[in-house]
Amino acid sequence: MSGLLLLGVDGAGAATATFTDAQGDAVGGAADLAQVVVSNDFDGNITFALTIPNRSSFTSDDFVVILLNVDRNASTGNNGVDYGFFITATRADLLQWNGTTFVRVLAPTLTASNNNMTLTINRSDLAKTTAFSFGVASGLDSNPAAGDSAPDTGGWTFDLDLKPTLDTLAARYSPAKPKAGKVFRLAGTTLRLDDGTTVKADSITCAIDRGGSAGLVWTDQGRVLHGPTHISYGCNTSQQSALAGANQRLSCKGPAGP
Ligand SMILES: [Ca+2]
Ligand SMILES: [Ca+2]
Repeated sequence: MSGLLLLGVDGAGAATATFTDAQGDAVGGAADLAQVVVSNDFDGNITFALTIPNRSSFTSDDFVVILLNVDRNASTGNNGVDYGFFITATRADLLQWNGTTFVRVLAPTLTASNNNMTLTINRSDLAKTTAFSFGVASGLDSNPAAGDSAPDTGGWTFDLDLKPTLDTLAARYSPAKPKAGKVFRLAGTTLRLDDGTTVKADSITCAIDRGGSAGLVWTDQGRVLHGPTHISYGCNTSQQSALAGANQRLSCKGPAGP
């Protein structure tokens, strides 16, 4: 004996951004950073793909660091830098600023490919970042003067595009409760997402199940309810395949049906 109101929410597309640095500006034969493509998917997996024209793979002398200000807050981390990737020919590690120094931390979702020039990590390992600023630097173990910085000064910013999560749903009915012999309409809905934005449902489906008797499928066109003995109704929401919990559930009693 429940009514369902299903609302779909359009998700935005996942994000990709390309950042470039000059070619040929690496000092002392270090890896020459030329391009970083950053992307993320709806599940929060972030990929950094480095293009390094003077390397098909890293030498044993090479290292690359990617510094991340995951909260874009300069007062947290080391000069704002909360995490860093330390990449060599043989491994890619995640480091975290512990207030004193950078320490290697477990990053269960971190994977490296393309000779460690492509890293993927879920934002769950980066303090659930939704937007971060970052910079990349290369160097050589054998020569402290060797290196390349990308960008040359400052940092780049990447905003993740994430699947919206429903925070609240408010539905208004007219009349406020079903009444025997009266058209019962959905007067409007308000969906609020976890980022604080309010969106419109891109589809609405309603169903009322009259306890025990044949179910009455009902749409927002409105329809006369023929006096069920009991109706309960409420709202669920649907976005992509996910269902959020009902936040409105009322019931009323009417006279016996005809
Ligand atoms: Ca460069
Ligand atoms: Ca920070």
